[in-house]
Amino acid sequence: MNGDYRPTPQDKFSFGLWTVGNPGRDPFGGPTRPSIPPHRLVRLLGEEGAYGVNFHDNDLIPIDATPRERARILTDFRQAMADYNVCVPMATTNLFSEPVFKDGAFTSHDADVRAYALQKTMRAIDLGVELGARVYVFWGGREGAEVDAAKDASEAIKRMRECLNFLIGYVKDNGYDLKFALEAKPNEPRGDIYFATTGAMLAFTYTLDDPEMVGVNPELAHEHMAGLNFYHAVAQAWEAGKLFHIDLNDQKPNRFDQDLRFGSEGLKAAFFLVKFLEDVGYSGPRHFDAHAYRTEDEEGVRDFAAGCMRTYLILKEKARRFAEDPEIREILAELRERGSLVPAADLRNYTPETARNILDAPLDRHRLARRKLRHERLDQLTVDLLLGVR
Ligand code: GCO
Ligand code: MN
Ligand code: MN
Repeated sequence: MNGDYRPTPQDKFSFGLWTVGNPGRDPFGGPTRPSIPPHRLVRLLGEEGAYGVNFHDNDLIPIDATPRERARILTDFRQAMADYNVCVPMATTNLFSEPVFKDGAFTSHDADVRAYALQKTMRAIDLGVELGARVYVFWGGREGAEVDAAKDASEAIKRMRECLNFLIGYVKDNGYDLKFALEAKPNEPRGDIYFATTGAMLAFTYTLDDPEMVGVNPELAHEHMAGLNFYHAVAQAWEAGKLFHIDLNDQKPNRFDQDLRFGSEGLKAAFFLVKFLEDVGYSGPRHFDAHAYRTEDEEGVRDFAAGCMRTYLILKEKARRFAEDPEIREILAELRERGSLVPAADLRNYTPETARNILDAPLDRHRLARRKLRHERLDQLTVDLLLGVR
């Protein structure tokens, strides 16, 4: 670990064009800083030490671009990728900005709208693959409802499945080396969005034609909007072999989607997340789906991007110290290796004999309840470590 926490491409940090390119617009006011064209964003990211840039089709190519404009944008973009050593690990489709998607894309009642969403996505997949993407994200921003009388939620789920199965077919037929990562969000822009949590998305993946090809893209802000524990959601996705991508940012709980700089709000939650990713050896991109405060100019956008990566690297170093801390190790060893009244192997495997062993074991609930856990001490050691006094 370098002492100054400077990111390198080996750290696999990525940003979306829509993140560093966000001009500070919000529902109550217009942009506060000029838009930066894609090739200049690639330069900014390369200079700050990121390895990857991700995009929605229309972040890169405006929806009404002429073939000539498209070609010029792509030439400049590729040139910047080569000049600044930045790759495209992930791509996605904008299925939320255009009025045609006002009542959903893949879940729309209107078969023509669904066909348009498929057409737009197939073209966007071609573009993403052409630029090197290996992961394709599906975030169904408009796949929800305000008026439940208007839509049968189970029908919507079936339509979503049909469209994803169609696209699985498309990817395979073209021989693309591409995996899908489904991103959940509880609400915003819809009053309610279907598949509100990462857990709901995970369950849905197993109902698709090729579950192996489909995983999840959990986002910190989205789980925290729902008041949930992001690290737990990520751990479940990892344990299922379905953590194909991750959206890192920050968020005050139970509010609108803030997409704040990583680590700017909940340092402890960010710490346990980084510790988990590093401990298990997650090797995918660390993607920051966040944007600079509306108060910032281009220099502030650089501060924002550098801050996301710096905080990640500091927390990674803290995770290393956590693992090496003698007192933390001692408490964890005590906590994790307990229980001797029944062989632990018996608990993993039902047989008539193991059942008999457990039924006969002298398990006294009062004695078991008296065992010390030392959580107060362990948590304070973690806090001391994070506050830099340990
Ligand atoms: C949000 C979402 C989006 C998606 C992105 C990729 O902030 O509401 O996270 O940023 O991740 O559109 O499809
Ligand atoms: Mn978000
Ligand atoms: Mn996201």
